[in-house]
Amino acid sequence: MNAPNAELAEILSGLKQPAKMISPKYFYDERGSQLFDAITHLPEYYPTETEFGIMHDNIDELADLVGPQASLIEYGSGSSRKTRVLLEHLHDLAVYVPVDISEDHLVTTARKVRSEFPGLEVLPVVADFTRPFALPEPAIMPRRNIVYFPGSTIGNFTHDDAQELLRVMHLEAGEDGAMLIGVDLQKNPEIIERAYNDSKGITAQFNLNMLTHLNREFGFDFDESAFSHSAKYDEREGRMVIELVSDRDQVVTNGDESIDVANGEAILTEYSHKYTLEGFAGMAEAAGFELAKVWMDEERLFSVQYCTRV
Ligand code: AVJ
Repeated sequence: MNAPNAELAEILSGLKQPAKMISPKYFYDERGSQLFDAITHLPEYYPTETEFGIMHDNIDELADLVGPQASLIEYGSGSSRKTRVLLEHLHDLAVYVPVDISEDHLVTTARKVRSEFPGLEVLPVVADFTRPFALPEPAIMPRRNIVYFPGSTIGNFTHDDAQELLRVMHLEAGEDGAMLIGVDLQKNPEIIERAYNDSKGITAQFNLNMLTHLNREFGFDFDESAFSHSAKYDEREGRMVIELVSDRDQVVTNGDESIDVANGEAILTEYSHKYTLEGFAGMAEAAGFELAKVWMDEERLFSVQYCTRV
């Protein structure tokens, strides 16, 4: 895990680039996590509900593909409904391994899962899953590893970084292992843009809350009221570009550091890449996976992809 000053250095360096940026990981303080949860319940935000529906409708087929006594390794400490579908339906699961950078989130998830699934071994791992990490040793030797990455969080990564992450997932899956991943799909840009510009303005609050988080945790003095939420689909790149746009010329300080922000200047806070089926399959193959099965909703908004190691 990064020391706070390493993180501060990273944030400052992002703000000193000609095109300013802050990593989307800083969305998720306590309020940010609550706001994200509210986003997943918005009528405009189709991914969560659609992905859940796909999982729910195809879980028996998936469970048969996975087979008995697998180890389920989830990237992100999932306390989501999707995780529960897997824990309930996978055959005779050997162990559940949630992997997250936040120990607090992991402790909460592990406690919940243990009380709901008393017979299941739960072995949380505190790690940055973008780098190789050691797997714990469960009491029951798993027959294979299933690396699970839901929510189209892969979309936050640039293509190069996503490719690298898929390689790490391939490594963690091990021999006979597989990857189960939620991937949001390219579609009518209006549908995508609406998902990030909801009518209640929750996504705007979620975006702006990052500044409040940085003020509190890292000693910045951002004026949240002097920035506006912006979320636009870049069709050429196939991605949502989510930014905070300055409403005036202003100076943001942190100790001795000062950062000039011009009127209309944007700070990039998040990319959310959308994939074509072919585009994602190409990346999975380049990482050593073979696409065994893709499930989608009827409108082909979202995909859940099951990839085995070749
Ligand atoms: C958690 C990365 C999947 O990209 O849709 C939702 C985050 N940002 N609304 C996404 C998000 C704004 C979300 N992911």
